[in-house]
Amino acid sequence: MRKFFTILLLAVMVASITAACGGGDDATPTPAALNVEGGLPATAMEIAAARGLTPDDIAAALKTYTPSGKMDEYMLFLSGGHSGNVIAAGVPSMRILKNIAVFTPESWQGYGFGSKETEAVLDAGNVGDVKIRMGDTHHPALSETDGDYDGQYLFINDKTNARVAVIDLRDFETKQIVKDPLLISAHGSTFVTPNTEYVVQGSQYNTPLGWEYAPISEYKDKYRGTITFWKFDRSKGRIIPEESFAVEVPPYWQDLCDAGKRASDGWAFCNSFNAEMYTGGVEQGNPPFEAGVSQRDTDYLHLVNWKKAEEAINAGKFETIKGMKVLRIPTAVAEGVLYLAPEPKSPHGVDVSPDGKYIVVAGKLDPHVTVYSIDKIQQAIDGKQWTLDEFGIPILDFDAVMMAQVELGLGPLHTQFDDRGYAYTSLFLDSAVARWKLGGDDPNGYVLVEKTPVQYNIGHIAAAEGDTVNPDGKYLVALNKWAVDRFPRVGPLLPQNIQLLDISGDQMKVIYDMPMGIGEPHYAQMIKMDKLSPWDVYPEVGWDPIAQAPAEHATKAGEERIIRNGNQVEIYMTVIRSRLNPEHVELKKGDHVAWHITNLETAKDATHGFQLGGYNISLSIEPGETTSFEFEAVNDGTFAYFCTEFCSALHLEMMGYMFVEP
Ligand code: CUK
Ligand code: CUA
Repeated sequence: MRKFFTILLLAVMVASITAACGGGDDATPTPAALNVEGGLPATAMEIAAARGLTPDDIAAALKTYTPSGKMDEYMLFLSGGHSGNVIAAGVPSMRILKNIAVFTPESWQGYGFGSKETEAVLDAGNVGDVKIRMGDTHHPALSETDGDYDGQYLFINDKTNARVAVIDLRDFETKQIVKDPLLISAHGSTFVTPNTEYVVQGSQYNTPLGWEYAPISEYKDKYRGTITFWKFDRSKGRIIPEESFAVEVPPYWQDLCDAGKRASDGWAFCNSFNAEMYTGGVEQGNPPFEAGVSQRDTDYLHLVNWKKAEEAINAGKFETIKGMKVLRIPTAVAEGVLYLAPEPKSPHGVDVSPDGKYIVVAGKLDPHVTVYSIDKIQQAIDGKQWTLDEFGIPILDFDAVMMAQVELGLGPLHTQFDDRGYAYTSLFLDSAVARWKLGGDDPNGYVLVEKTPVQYNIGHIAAAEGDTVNPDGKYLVALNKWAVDRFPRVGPLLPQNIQLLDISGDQMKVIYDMPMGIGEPHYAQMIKMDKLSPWDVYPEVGWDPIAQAPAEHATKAGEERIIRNGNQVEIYMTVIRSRLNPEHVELKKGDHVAWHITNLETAKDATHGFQLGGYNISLSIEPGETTSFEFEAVNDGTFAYFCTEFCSALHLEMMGYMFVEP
């Protein structure tokens, strides 16, 4: 069917191009004439000719164009990078659907602008007395059941402050932020174990645990990393810090992690890139970090048996540091929890194949990806084929655990999989995506098949369900770091260029460019749309979305009231098209005000916003939601509050006055 379509298109194109190039009669419009006079061209042929579209362009347009009211096949969850959030978009249309606020206050969603519930979520991520209101999100991870996305939750990390957030996909809102008490920053996060038992977080720029002060001269003695296993309780929709634990690792600068699945279920893998334990100091005449950490030919893949770690923790073999259970290195080694395997020069991503049998590590400065076999790893462990590093951790023999090395090109970073036995690896320096064959247990079966250029300097890639046990193939997204000349000029800070590739055919094809002007999406995951079943409205009127339960201060119609108790004022307000009730709020300067608003609407999309000028309050009250905010009435005067979503023809009338008497 698709082939037929392509042939038909080609025929149409050939006809139109021939016509446009003067092969037709006098009535044939030229491209220039079409643009200058008479408005837009009308027929498909004329449009193609006028816009200079090639047959490939037309095919790409037909593959991605999504008419009004038609739905996308996949949902793409992109990390929002430095914006500290997560972006949901449709595939193949690449239309942005929601910019989910996570680590950064966002006023449209009323996240962190007064609402007590969301302020509490953000405050849980504070560091000591410092309010943290920024973040750098890197790796979103959808919750999994048996290694497959189940569409229930999404996790995302903040690299800068070593935090992990939980987003509930019933309402696409952030419910929890946890701060790792041992790490000040972390990178290899988030990755989930096959049944979302744990959310994995690996460290990066190592410090003493708990980021205590220690001079750099004490690097080898005191600086350490961890692989943290955050326990997730699906029924509560929360990470349970008291049931979480960390495995201590040497200060090798852990980088990216991935959880094992199927054949490798029970393992987590993290690469590293400073086995030199180089400590820098360019200002003192030392070589800079970039040279110092790239001296050796190999770094270490960390292999962590989390099931054994869990047993050791349950047997009480941990130390508690800053409230976190920690399996120290000697215990982790004695319990068979921690191993290392050499990996070639300056490795980057780690990705486990769908069957869990193979672990792919890319080498930033090596044109190969290295494929390890879990069977071989197990045999090397059983046969004690190892030497010890200076912390006493077994380094498995490279030749014993390595299955194949595949030369792909310059700067391989990250790998994804499809349903046809192909792996896809991003090539940063080549600005390309490589498609290669997974050879199973045949070392010669690993072959580069083709490379497709992308624009430019690609980081991660995300294929449809491409890191699960059941990848779909079909689509792959290239998350490019540079856009350079792809879009109209917007000054010196350019968007990233997210490109959609069709990987269903014999040749990969770029079919869409999507500028991402909201931070740098490092990684994304793509889930089949029908696995998601979000709510249209909250289950009942008077709902607390953070608790996902009826709200304590829910207000029914007719029960609106203002209660004064000394200088404590409590306001119970309702909103419904097109009024706020009450419309007059009388306060005295110095009052402490607790204000609760319930949206009585039960109709889809009937959200009311609420903003109060001069008090930094912005709320989004979705149908059925109750939200609360508190403030001291420090500014006297006459203030207006009003709805901020154009909800009805009388939206502008949805307002009230707050009087603060001096
Ligand atoms: S890292 Cu950005 S390209 Cu944070 Cu996953 Cu590899
Ligand atoms: Cu409610 Cu506008």
